[in-house]
Amino acid sequence: MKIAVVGATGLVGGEILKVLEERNFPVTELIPVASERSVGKQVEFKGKQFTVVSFEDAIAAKPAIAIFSAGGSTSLSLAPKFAEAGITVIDNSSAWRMDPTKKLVVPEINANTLTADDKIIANPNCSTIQMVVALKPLHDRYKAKRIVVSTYQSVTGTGKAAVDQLFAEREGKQNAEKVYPHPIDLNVLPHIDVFLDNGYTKEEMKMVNETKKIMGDDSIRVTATTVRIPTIGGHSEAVNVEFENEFELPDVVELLNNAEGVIVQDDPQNKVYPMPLTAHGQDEVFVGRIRRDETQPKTLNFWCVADNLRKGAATNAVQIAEYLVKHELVEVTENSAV
Ligand code: A2P
Ligand code: 11C
Repeated sequence: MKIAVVGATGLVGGEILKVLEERNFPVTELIPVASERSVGKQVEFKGKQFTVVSFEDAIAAKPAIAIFSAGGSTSLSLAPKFAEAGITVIDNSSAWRMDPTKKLVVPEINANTLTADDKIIANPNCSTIQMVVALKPLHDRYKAKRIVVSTYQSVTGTGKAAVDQLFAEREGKQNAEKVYPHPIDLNVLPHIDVFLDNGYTKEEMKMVNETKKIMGDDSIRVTATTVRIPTIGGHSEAVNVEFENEFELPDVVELLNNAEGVIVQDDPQNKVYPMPLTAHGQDEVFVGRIRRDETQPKTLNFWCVADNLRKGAATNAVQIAEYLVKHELVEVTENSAV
């Protein structure tokens, strides 16, 4: 099928191209889209060069699916234009996530709610995705009541310019473009996205609100502190979850071992636990440091890491596209594959 990638020159866009290729998604024609300044540039897909086109040309080419990763304001203005042309949009930005008319989808959890009428489908925030993938099997068995999460997030979550800032600082360049309000190398910023009136950041409130929507359970209480650290491989999270029901640790490990999209790495005696360096480039959510919170009953601590550009963004979006194809929720054309 024809597939457009809007934001194809960006960090997540590049990862989407890689994931489509690796998973052998049935692409007959790739339509890369970026801002006006990139029209005419080339991007590589399956060893071939494809020319970046404007969004108008992309709509005219009528792809079945457009995967967007070009920021919230671009999605707000362009996604409806694609949808009105009958193109199913899978959107990585925060633009549509909390819109009650739009589905917020993590395939392992709620892809079964999708129908052919869903023309704009929201991909959750990366830090939310990895937490809910690990939590869902535990929630189904023990029912999560309250979650306290602290994140350690990669600079890749901010985009290319942030990765450049980190390396420019590391190389001692004085005139590096500043994406963050403070140095990021050798530093930790308890600040992701903008501060809101309640003292939390928008990133923190995404974790609160998106978790409830994806799990389909408004009663789950979530409180988050989201933090940027100078790493590039993925986001890490320390999760403390209080359940309604009692659990046994071996059962928790077994549930996680059997959960789709989860890999348990939990052998602290042998220094085995998830890290961004080892999660980098992988599609799964890695879970370790699984232990009881000894300060109160029915409460668990764990640590999870995932590549925020993969499961946190590109992989999740491509998995949604795969679900749409598999369940014939988009029109598949018969052209030969790229
Ligand atoms: P461009 O490279 O032309 O700026 P990142 O988050 O890594 O910075 O990437 C953002 C992506 O979104 C880039 O591919 C960027 O294209 C794209 N983008 C930004 N603004 C628009 C727009 N108005 N229309 C289409 N793509 C856009
Ligand atoms: C970060 N989570 O790491 C952000 C990036 O809502 O999709 C993704 C923002 C979003 O900075």
